[in-house]
Amino acid sequence: MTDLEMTDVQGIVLWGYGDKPDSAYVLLEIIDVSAAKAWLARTEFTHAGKDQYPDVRINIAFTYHGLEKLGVPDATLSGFSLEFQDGMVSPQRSRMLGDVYEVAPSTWSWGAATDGGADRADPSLHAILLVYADDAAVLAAAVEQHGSELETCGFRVRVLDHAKTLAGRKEHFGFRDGIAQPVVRGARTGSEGNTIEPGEIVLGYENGYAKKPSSPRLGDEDFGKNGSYLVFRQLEQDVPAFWSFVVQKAAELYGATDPVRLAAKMVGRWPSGAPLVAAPDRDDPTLEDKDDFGYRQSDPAGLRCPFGSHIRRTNPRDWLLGEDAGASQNLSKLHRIVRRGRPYGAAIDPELDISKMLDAIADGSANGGRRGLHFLCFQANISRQFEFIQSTWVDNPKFAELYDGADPVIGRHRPPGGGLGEASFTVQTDPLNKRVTGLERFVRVQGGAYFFMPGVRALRRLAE
Ligand code: N7H
Repeated sequence: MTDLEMTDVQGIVLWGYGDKPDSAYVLLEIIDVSAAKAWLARTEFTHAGKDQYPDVRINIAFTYHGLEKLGVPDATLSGFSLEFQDGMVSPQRSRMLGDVYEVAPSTWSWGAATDGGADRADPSLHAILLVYADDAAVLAAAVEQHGSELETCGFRVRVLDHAKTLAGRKEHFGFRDGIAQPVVRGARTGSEGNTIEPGEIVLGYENGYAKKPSSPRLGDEDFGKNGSYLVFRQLEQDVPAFWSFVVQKAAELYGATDPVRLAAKMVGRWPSGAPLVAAPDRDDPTLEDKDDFGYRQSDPAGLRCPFGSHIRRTNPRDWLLGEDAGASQNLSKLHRIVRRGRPYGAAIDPELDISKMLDAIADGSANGGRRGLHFLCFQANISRQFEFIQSTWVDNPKFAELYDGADPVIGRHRPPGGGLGEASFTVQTDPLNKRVTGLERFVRVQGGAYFFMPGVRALRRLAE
């Protein structure tokens, strides 16, 4: 087993803190560098060793500008990956991530520079503090306490909408989330097909190419060791638009009102979480956490789980490369991420009961209200992992030889009537495929940034 230094990795990289349903994300600007360093030096951040598991858990990550502000030398800064140095916002990166037109960084509420242009990452966003607690009251008290301490210690503070795990661990469209997660070798054990090398997520260890990811050095030390890159995107979900679209298209497609079937085809799992490959005809809550499946054997033609569905394209598992299931599995494993996202905003129905959600959407009482997903993921290589998934799989209309369809749930689609033909979602069906046209954008990015979450020792060096 790989010797992962668990007590030097910040906890949220390797554990989901599922026992802490409430979380807060605090954006920080460093104003007074020496006061900020003093705060860093005396604050205890939660590590991944189970011997230190405090009631309120806190972790911290920095942007490139944040590390620069703390005085990290140029030679070290240049050892970080180029995408991290660039940040999430640049004209080229925005095109690649689909952050254009109505979701261009100029429309975001945080993460893009505000002094003209908005075509670069906000240089005053330096760090993010992640706080996890047992309930909303404990969280609010912890954020209040940390917030006021931070303000007196040389930081400017901005708190994003608090996140809360919803009933049944569902996201706002009504589907169970946080099921599929790679096992990081050395941290836990799991099936070989679902296990990735530690260097896929944590710097300082071998990755899937049997190489250590490049890592910044500070003098003689591996400064990046036990750190991980964090991608944070605030993704607003238009739940009424999603379900209104699905209700209308399902009626056209199936000749009956069975909207949940079409929505499940779009996601690749039923609302309970049961995967379509294992439960092709109806939801089966006994399979809610089932994750030991592939597509090659059970569903090579996509008749159960469509090729273009959200989960099949974000992790094609053993299927993408023709007959060779092993090679496909290995390829997919090079593009995995550890997801740590959580929903924010009030759910349309507290139980996420879809028939109640549909009633509320139909009678208009569900309109309004901001809700979405604070999408967070960890990886050792932002370009090969998050950016690849987003640009080559999610937003690619030709994914898996499809004709014209990006991810039907979170993808970027051409507006209907745009002159180039309508974006579509294909439901593989025997004998004739069904095609859903006129896809809309149901998920919009509101802000985001690339961070680096250092190991605990490196945090101490930062405080010096
Ligand atoms: Fe996705 N959703 O409700 O449809 N996602 N996702 N995601 N997602 C997954 O397996 C959702 C987003 C992945 O290994 C499930 O945990 C929503 C982004 C990956 O089988 C559901 C949003 C990216 C997987 C959703 C959103 C990904 C995954 C099934 C935004 C990466 C695992 C539950 C608002 C760029 C696939 C589960 C696998 C699963 C939803 C965003 C990636 C229900 C609503 C931006 C890798």
